[in-house]
Amino acid sequence: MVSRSVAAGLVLIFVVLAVLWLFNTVLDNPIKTAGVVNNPDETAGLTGAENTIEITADGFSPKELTISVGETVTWVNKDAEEHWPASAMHPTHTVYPGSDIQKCGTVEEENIFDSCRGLLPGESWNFTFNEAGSWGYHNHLVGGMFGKIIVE
Ligand SMILES: [Cu+2]
Repeated sequence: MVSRSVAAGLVLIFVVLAVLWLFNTVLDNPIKTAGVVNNPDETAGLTGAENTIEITADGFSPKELTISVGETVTWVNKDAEEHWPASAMHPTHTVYPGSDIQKCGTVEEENIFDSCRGLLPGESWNFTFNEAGSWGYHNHLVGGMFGKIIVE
């Protein structure tokens, strides 16, 4: 009888702990997930304003920009012509990991270092760099216009 009570008690404790653990998991996960999702967005929002590259008839300004992994760079077309920033090398744009001009027009378009079209005057485009390295890029529409993003 005693050992049965002890066993029943242990089972009851185990069940209570299991329920508490489940509750914690269910309650914590959405909060933790939201935190993980929100923080990079906030960081991108804050740094995005600073990491701006202007495109003029003279090219990209600044030509070279150093950022940290996970930061977003925004290109703004300040020229009267269309400009198309894209990863090296022309014409395939495959140097940045995952990038490929063939992905333009597909669902993967958002994840590649390629605006995939000419930016109209006044228009901007941004890209978040999650790969460390020295990433050359160019203007797909205008020859001889190069820039570099260094991601540390
Ligand atoms: Cu190109």
